[in-house]
Amino acid sequence: MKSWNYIKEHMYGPLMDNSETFNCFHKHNIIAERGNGELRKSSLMKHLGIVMLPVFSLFLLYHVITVNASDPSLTEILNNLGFTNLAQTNIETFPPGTYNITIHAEFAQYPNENELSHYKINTSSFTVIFSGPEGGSGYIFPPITKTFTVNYQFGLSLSRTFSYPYRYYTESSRNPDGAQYAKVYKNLDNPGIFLIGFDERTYCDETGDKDYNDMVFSLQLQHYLSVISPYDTPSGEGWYYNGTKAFTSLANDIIDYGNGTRAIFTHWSGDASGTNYSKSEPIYMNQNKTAIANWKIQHLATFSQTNLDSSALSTVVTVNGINKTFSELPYAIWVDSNAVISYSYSNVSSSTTGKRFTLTSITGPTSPITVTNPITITGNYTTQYYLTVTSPYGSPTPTSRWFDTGTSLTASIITPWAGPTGTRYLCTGWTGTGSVPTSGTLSTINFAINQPSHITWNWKTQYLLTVLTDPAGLNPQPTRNPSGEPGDTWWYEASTDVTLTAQSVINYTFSNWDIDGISKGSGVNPITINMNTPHTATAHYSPPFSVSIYPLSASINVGSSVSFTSIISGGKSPYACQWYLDNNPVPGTNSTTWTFTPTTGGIYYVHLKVTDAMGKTAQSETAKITVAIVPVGGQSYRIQVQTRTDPLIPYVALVSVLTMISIKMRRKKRKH
Ligand SMILES: [Ca+2]
Ligand SMILES: [Ca+2]
Repeated sequence: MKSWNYIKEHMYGPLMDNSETFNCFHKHNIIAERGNGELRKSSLMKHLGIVMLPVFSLFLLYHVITVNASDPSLTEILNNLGFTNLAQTNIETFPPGTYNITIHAEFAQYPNENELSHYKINTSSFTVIFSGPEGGSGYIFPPITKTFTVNYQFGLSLSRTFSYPYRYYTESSRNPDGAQYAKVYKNLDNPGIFLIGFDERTYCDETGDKDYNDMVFSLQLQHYLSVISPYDTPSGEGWYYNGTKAFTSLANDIIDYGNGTRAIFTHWSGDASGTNYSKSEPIYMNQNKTAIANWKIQHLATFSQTNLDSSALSTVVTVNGINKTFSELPYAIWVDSNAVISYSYSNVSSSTTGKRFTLTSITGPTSPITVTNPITITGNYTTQYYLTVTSPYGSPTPTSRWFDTGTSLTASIITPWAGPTGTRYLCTGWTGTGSVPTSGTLSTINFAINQPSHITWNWKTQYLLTVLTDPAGLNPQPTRNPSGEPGDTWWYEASTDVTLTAQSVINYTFSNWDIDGISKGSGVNPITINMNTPHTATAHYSPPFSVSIYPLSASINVGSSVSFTSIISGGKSPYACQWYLDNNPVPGTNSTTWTFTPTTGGIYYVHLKVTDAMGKTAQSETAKITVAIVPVGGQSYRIQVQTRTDPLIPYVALVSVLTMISIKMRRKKRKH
């Protein structure tokens, strides 16, 4: 059997258990059955062959080639498959890589036995890609694709090892006859694709018919694109045909953890480039490549405030030079991790006049901040209100200024307040707005401020009425109506009419009032003064009416004279004078002086009587004159005149001392 089988196989092909057994002769004259249910010509020819074996045995030595005219050529097959822009190459081996290999057609006589392998060059270590039964007869639809990866330069080999054994290589030099058994085309439309047509054994001399259409397949080198991203789920990782362009992408460019920290896509790197998260720049896949999505971490920095309200007007916080007002708070910004931000909170004005907000503290890290975590910074404010204090006089406590809301205040003012000479001011109380009670009559007020407030201190003006007598200190002093205040003083409210009445003073005669040096008219009493300014009123009195003469004693001789002079004090001029000698008026002596020339010796008494304009009279002391008779013979007596001792000097001195004592006593009384 073995020898028969060997011969039979050698002569007719492999022994098979079906009608696909062929011999070298037959196979050139048959058309392989490719459909099911058709009468297979091969079966008929097998029987014919057996019968005709002796007759045609010599024929076996000849190779009559009968090409099946219905089989498409390799070019037609490729064109039919859509590969039209092709260039044949002399490539025989292929570089390491991962390949897709797709079998498209088997226009072979032994499609069920053609086996395709790859092998490392210079070895006979074959790895089967498509086994014989795989594929089909003619076009294979759908085509069958497989993937293999080799890390060495390799070739492809078409083989059949059982009957009609053969093995052909893409490397022509390894083929039995050194001929080409595989045509390798480049797809000019897609350089990553090789299109290969292999020929199988046709003839008993182990050669083929070189139609290269017994197994037609494409070979596509692939490269793997790895995509690395620490966040999000990147797309685009996978296999790509050599020479194609790949893209990688992210679903999101922001991954927010919701805890104040987020990741932000920045750019592609590695074998990718670009800043568009949703599509990188094209990646040319001529080798395995890696795309890296780069991200940065950001933290949320939040700026807020306490105690401001919607009346807040001006900038609250400035963050990296950007001003933010109340309505823009809280202000949250994303800050790159480890970036530095700076901020400052400001005192804040208010749309309400007399209200403002003062920064009292900041909660959170101080500026500048290197941000490594989510941070919150809060400016804490206190509301302040302005207290306006208005007073035309005095020294109020407090003066106008800002106060924290809720501050308890005691406002006060010193009263009376001295003005210009003779002028003073008395506080009559206050009027208030805001937190200050509407009005009051004291010079002190307690309140707590919780809104813009105003306190006005109210005053009345008083003028001093100074009342004097002339001579000073006469008793009783003039009366006044109404009386001044307080108590026994002469302060009067402005515009008060005051009636002054000069009183009768013993020995003195009222003369007139003057106000500020201007007489109100002789004898006018009482007078009324309108206190529109400080005034000084003086009641003038005439002093006691008296007259003195000089000398009060003298001794003369008859024939000599004594000249009397007089001093009139008080009364009211004009004066009428009358000299008396021994109590008898001397006719014609109506002057203030009189020269007495006695004609006889003796003792004489002289005085002067004066009547003033008011009819009052005053009489001088009496002078005593001794007159001697001159003896015969002409002896003379020396006249001795007494040295005058003026009685007015001690009198005036005494009155002055008494007046001063009186004034001092009155002042002491006032102070008490
Ligand atoms: Ca097959
Ligand atoms: Ca062939």
